[in-house]
Amino acid sequence: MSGVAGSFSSPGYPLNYPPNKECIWNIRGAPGSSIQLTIHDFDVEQHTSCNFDTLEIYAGPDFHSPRVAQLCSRTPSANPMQISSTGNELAIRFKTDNSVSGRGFNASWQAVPGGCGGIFQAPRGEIHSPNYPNSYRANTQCSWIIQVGKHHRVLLDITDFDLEAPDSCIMVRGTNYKHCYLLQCRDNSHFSTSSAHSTHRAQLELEPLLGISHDP
Ligand SMILES: [Ca+2]
Repeated sequence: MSGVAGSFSSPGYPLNYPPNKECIWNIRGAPGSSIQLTIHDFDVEQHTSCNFDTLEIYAGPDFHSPRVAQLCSRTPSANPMQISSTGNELAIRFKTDNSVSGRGFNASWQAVPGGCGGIFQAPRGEIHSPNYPNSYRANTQCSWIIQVGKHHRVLLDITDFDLEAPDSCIMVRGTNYKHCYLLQCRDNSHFSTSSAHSTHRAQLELEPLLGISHDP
């Protein structure tokens, strides 16, 4: 699928999806855009590691790209999920095993200007800087809004981090923006995992910080 918007669903939706099926979709927006995916209804056999039936979303042209979400749950239709890509392509795979099925899902997507950031609303997922795991480009500015269910909190785990200091930083803000703080700002060396808690909504920004001076 390519263009500015579209929609797709599991086979037979809203009737139960068939067993032993593998479906693949590729989405491509205009260069320089990113893809905002909304899953309006989702009802897929649940498993803690999604070993049975699963919808996987990769931010890139194929399944070697970083995986941004792996979903398998029975979510009420009043609670749509939203996944934002980094870059203008998504590869999506829906796989089912030989028993127990569900309604499946229906989803729509939209290409939005700007190569990164957007709304992320799902029980878990991953976000990546543009071009990851290769270097990001100069003058990159991304902003993600991560939202989980009410009475849940966002746990942000940073598993790989390599920014040039002091030009670039990641900032996390909670719901009321009073908890704005600098999460990490490091030299160009890797460091171990870091994590941050927030309320059920967090805004994550990757941006050049201007006006900060440092000793030569
Ligand atoms: Ca199944």
